[in-house]
Parts: sequence; structure tokens; C-alpha cells
Amino acid sequence: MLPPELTLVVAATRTMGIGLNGTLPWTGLRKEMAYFARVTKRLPSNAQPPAMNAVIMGRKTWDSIPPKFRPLKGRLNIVISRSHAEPPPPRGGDVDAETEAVRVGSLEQAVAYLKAGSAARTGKVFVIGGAQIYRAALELKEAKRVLLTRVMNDFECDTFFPLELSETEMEGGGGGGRWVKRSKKELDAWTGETVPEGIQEENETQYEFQMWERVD
Ligand code: FOL
Repeated sequence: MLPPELTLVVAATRTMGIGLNGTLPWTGLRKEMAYFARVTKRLPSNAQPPAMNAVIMGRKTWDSIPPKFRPLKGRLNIVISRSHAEPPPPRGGDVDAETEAVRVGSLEQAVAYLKAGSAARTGKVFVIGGAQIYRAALELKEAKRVLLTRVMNDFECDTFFPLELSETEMEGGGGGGRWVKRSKKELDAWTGETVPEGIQEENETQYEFQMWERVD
């Protein structure tokens, strides 16, 4: 398999806040969470079951997911923690993705694990956080895209997405490269969905679904 493209999925405030005290800064964005679940599950058009998309996350993000939703169903869950220095057994080994997560020691190991598996078994590959894992992903050329839910309200945050994505100053940090916002049509085409356009409101919180891509 070729090195998989990585798509970062994140909901962030205007100051790129993503977390507070080990959890999301807001509650009750149910449709936003449903969007996350649908988009990360939906296979690309060139794949079919039993292929699954993969979600790569850090151990703290894994811990933040309510146990009843863990592992995220219908997706191959890969969890990164430094205490897992040993590479995992190859795919087709003893890992039951329906009941548990694959554990690896680094983002590079997660990517290597997917590369070693058969291409027929993996669809899209998503990086779902948190900040440390996003930062590592943004250092890699394979990180091509960010599905950003821009939350318009201010929430107290202690964890931030390590890349500036602002409509005015388009030079981002985090591993270099130039990031451009794609159109709603391009977002629909990539996700395979008709994504609601414009400002959404839920639980007195406003947000917008966006897609950004790195242009080299
Ligand atoms: N990206 C976006 N757009 N929104 C998020 O809330 C988000 N959250 C994370 C990463 N990227 C995101 C990390 N945090 C669940 C909980 C926390 C979490 C990620 C996922 C979770 O429980 N997901 C279930 C949905 C269950 C439900 O329907 O409420 C899932 O099946 O995906």
C-alpha cells in the first residue's frame, strides 16, 4: 500500500481551542458529533465492506471517549501511547477490530501498520486528535486535509489545534505548507455527503463545516 493520506478531523473555536480538562470544551453538539461519526465511517467510493476507514488517536483522546462508544464502531481504531513501544502484530493477526483497538507507540507506527496491511482493508485514514497527535501529523507530508468544524462561540479551552486556519492570513504554521479553504462542493465530493452549508446552530452554539487542504 502507498503511504496513506491523512485527514485531520477537528472541531475548534476561533482561537483553535479543542479541549478543556481532558474533554471537549462544549456539550450538546449532537449533530456535529453525528457528522463526525458519519464522515469518519463512510467508505470512499473505491472501497467496500469488509474494508473500514481507520481513526488514529492519542491515548488521552481514547480515554476521553465515553466507554460505551469505544472503540468507535465501524472504524479501525488505532491508539498511540508511548508505553506501547513494541510494534503490533501484522494485520490478520490477533487483533479484533470489532472489540478493541490496535495500540502503537507512535504516529509513524500507526502509518506503518496501515501500510503493511492489504490496501483492500483500509479506506480513508483520519487523525482525530488530540493536540499532540495533530502536531505530529502536521509534520508529515501525508497530512493533506483538515475537516474543520469552526465553532463560533468562545469556550474556555486548555488545549489547542496546532495550526492557524484563518480566512485572511493563509500561511499556516505546524509543519509548513500553505493551507487553503475548499468550497462546499469540494467538501461534499470528498466526504460523499451533502454537508449543511453556512452557520449551523445547536444548543446555542454556532458552527460551520469546512474543509482545508495543503497545497505544495
Ligand atoms: N471532530 C469533530 N468535528 N467533532 C468532534 O467532536 C471531534 N471529537 C474528537 C475528534 N475530532 C472531532 C475527539 N473526541 C466521540 C467522543 C469524543 C471524541 C470523538 C468521538 C464519540 O463518542 N463518537 C461516537 C459518536 C457517538 C454519538 O453518536 O454521540 C462515534 O461513533 O463517532
